Amino acid sequence: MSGPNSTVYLSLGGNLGDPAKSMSAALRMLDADADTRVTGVSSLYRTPPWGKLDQPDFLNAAAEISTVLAPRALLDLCLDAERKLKRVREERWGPRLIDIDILVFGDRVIHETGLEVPHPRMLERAFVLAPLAEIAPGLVVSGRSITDRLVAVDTSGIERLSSGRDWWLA
Ligand code: A4P
Ligand code: MG
Repeated sequence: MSGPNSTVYLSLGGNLGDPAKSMSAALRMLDADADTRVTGVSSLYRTPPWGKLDQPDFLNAAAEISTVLAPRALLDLCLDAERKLKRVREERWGPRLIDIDILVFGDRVIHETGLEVPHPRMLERAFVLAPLAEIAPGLVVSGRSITDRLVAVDTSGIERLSSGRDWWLA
């Protein structure tokens, strides 16, 4: 399938098994798809659990990709990657091997069953905004930049690891 190229931002995270390895494998799967290129990846961040508090810390990262896929097809590719990495989808906000969320898809606004873009909870989540601000500080979502959004949330306990931005390459 081909259409115009869109710049898309993804959030990746996990807190079971080896999350860095799972996220790295997921990014390499996306990059290996003929219709999708990974064009930027943030450092790894260690983040306190959000939502459900009695679970291990997460590792989180953000990625920029360029794709000719339609939003739904990209979501399917991300869900395929999660499935291949044997994500266990049990409780909402609970522990997981890998979670991939589509944050922003070009300037598209989508409200469909199973696909909401921009991601409805991204602006209140420091674990999403901190890595995203590293690779796309000036990106504007709902009228304000990611940098502006980041200063409005509680970033306590979030630690940027010294992974650099090439941690996902084999
Ligand atoms: N879906 C709808 N819109 C999207 C989108 N923009 N991107 C649908 C991806 N998926 C989207 O996803 C369930 C379904 O949402 C997908 O099959 C897709 O059809 P999900 O990730 O299980 O749940 P959710 O409804 O997306 O919930 P949400 O708000 O993303 O919460 P999660 O993923 O359950 O929260 N704390 C830290 N520090 N770091 C984390 O990474 N993650 C979670 C997981 C909780 N606490 C965390 C972290
Ligand atoms: Mg999610």
